[in-house]
Amino acid sequence: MRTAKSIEGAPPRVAPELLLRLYREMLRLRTLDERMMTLQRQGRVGFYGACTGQEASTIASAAALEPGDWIFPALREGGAMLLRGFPLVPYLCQIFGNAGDETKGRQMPSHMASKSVNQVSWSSCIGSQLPQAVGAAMAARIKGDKTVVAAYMGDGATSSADFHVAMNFAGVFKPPVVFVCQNNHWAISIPTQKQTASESIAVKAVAYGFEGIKVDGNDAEAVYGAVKAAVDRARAGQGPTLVECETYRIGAHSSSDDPTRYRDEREVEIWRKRDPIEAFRTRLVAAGLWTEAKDEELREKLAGEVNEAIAEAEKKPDPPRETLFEDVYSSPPWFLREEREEMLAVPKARRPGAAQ
Ligand SMILES: Cc1ncc(C[n+]2csc(CCOP(=O)(O)OP(=O)(O)O)c2C)c(N)n1
Ligand SMILES: [Mg+2]
Repeated sequence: MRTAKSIEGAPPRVAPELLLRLYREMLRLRTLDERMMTLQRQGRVGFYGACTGQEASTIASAAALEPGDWIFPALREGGAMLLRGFPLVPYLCQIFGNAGDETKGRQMPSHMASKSVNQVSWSSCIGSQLPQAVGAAMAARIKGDKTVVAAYMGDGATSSADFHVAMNFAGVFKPPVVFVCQNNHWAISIPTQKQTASESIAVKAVAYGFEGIKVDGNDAEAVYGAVKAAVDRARAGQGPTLVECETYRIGAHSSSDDPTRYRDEREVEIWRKRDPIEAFRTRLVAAGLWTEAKDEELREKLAGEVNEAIAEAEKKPDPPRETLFEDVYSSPPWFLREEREEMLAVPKARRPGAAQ
């Protein structure tokens, strides 16, 4: 078991263009999350789970993957899709669940997915994506292609039966899977010390027969380095790795949660001082790769970009009602055809404020 962290003051080991790309994407995600939480409070979206405080873990880990690799996400990895080229407007349409949504309004916000960027839809049941990811990695190995699968989870998911199933199978059969655990210290109201008696989450990999590595999850460079090494090993046929990114959930679990009921605000303050975006900016400025003036310009640009995309996405109407009956049967049974006809015979109710 190793622990990884960038050495303070040491020059970056990752190419400057990549570092700047990671920084921009992290800041875009922060900007987006802030806006979406506001929209949720305004009643414009139903639910939202922000990634605030965890941007380095999400973005830098996903950046270590090749475009053909697959992501099996949990709640906080939606931003990986944007990093991998999914456009912002349809991404937002998924959050609104409207006609611009590729998944036809069938998923919760923060459960975004698209085949175009190899990101699988999350089924919400904690840990359920892990055996699925291992299965996909096995399929890649059997087919003999070079695809790697990233299996994301929170600390809470490590208590699920599916975690054991996935880790054990991966240890025995060694498919090309990289488990990335975002240990953000909380599983809604349950702190990590009530989740496990192990000294870390990474150490659990040892019992399954493969390597675990704990990384400072607020250090984008360290996350990238650790996950890249794990991805390279997986692609070279050397089997799985568990990477634990130690980070912190600065905000609420989701828009439905009030953390002041169970969490000491002083703890949050400590982690605010370890903000991954602030730390990254300081490091980039110190390395001569970034300036405060450029930073201000970027923040303004991102705010504009996000606001424009929201305005465009919000204009779209609801998904057509008849899509409710699509995509399950190639030839729908008579009772569904009948239900569809009955529904279409009823005039559509107008949602207050909805576009016509
Ligand atoms: C099987 C199951 N049990 C309970 C829940 C309710 N639930 C939703 S999120 C969550 C906590 C998840 O914590 P963690 O895995 O640490 O991820 P985080 O939300 O912190 O990113 C729980 C218990 C669920 N979705 N599925
Ligand atoms: Mg958690």
